[in-house]
Amino acid sequence: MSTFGPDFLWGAATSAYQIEGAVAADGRGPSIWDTFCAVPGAVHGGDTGAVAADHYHRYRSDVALMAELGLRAYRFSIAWPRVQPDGSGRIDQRGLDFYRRLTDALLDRGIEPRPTLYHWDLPQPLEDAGGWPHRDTAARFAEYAAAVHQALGDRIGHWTTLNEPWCSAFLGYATGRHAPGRREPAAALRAAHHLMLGHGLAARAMPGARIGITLNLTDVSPRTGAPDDRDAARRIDGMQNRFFLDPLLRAAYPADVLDDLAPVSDFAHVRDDDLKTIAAPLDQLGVNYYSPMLVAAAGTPEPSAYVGSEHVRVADGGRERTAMGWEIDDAGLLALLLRLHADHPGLPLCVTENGAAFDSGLQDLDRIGYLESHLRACARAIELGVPLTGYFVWSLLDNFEWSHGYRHRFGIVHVDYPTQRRTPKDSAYWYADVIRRGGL
Ligand code: GBH
Repeated sequence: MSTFGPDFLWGAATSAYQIEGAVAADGRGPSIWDTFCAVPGAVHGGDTGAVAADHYHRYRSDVALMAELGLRAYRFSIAWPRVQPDGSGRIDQRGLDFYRRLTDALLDRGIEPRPTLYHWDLPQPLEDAGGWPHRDTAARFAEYAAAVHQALGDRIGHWTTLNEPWCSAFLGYATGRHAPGRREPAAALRAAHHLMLGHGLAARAMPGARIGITLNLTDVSPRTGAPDDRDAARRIDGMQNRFFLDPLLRAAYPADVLDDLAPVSDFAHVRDDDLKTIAAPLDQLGVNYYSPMLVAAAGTPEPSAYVGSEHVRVADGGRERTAMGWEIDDAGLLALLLRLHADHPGLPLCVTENGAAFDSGLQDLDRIGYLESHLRACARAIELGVPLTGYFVWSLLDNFEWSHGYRHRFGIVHVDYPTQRRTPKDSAYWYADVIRRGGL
């Protein structure tokens, strides 16, 4: 039998704003990404998700393509502004119907639907009311989750609440590289807390659902053994990994990180039972892994996503890089999976995103190399006892890469944007073979 086992979920992932387009269809309301894309200079080339890969109109043929590739599961996200155009109150059935049709098309083909409820597209009216730094947004998210679960819970078993709350909080509210583009470090800490609170409240609002959350975690090491570099690594591991893992899995913020953050926030926004709510039972931890981090303490502080650690720099590990400039290292994925298993034994893990941007066209040997080496890391992790339930390539389709626009391509399927024609790259055929064989 193959290392991966017969029930291993071989999948691919996308997200709503990155592929759907059709931003004005069927009553969809504006999200913070529609607004952000209109800000001059915010997104490379002035690109927007207004059309993207037009998946909203092409989902049927996209699902047929997934079936041809033999995918066992498809991770997509549900656009909150389609379901609740105002972010609260009125539910638009047309938005829910789209995801019902998509889900049924998947089930017809024997592909397991794996929806994520929030992949960064906050309804604009909720940002106007204060956004994630505002506590009420967490309650609004739970209300939305309950509505979606009520409508689709008969056909969907496993739900992911949030995708990468680190990005929502720290790129959205500290560096401003992502929507809504605010640069308020203290507000970013409140945002992170309210995202996690929203996760916990949503879990409670979806009775009987299997619940997961997806974090962008990484393997962090110091550039040298010097004490200040080692402290830099402790800090970045604290903000990137433990700041989310500990509340979700241990019902507590890491004490050393709270100390680092004391100059920025007194955490008065954390109320008595919040951590109990956040640590709701978790059926799966989703891990998005792209690149490891080598860090060093260095000179003058400058604005950073790592609030409270503005003197820490990312160092050059000397490895090959993808078109995004991200270093390639499968050993980081293995180290991360082993560490998560050691720290949280028994918790089922799933790689909910892994992949690479290369602009090599249809003959993407570079992408095959990336995927193969990272799948080997997954196999090794399983052999060493890690309960890894699945692997989702990012991404099924070339798509809107947030502030980078359409400049770089992550898809195993090429999208010709002017015609919207889909063409599988060599990596798609390679992945289909892996799935057919049940492993490498
Ligand atoms: C994921 O985010 C997203 O879930 C997905 O939507 C996205 O398309 C995909 O990955 C590819 O990007 O270079 O210093 O700005 C990945 C999270 C956060 C990983 C930022 C790389 C680079 C920091 N990313 N990080 S920097």
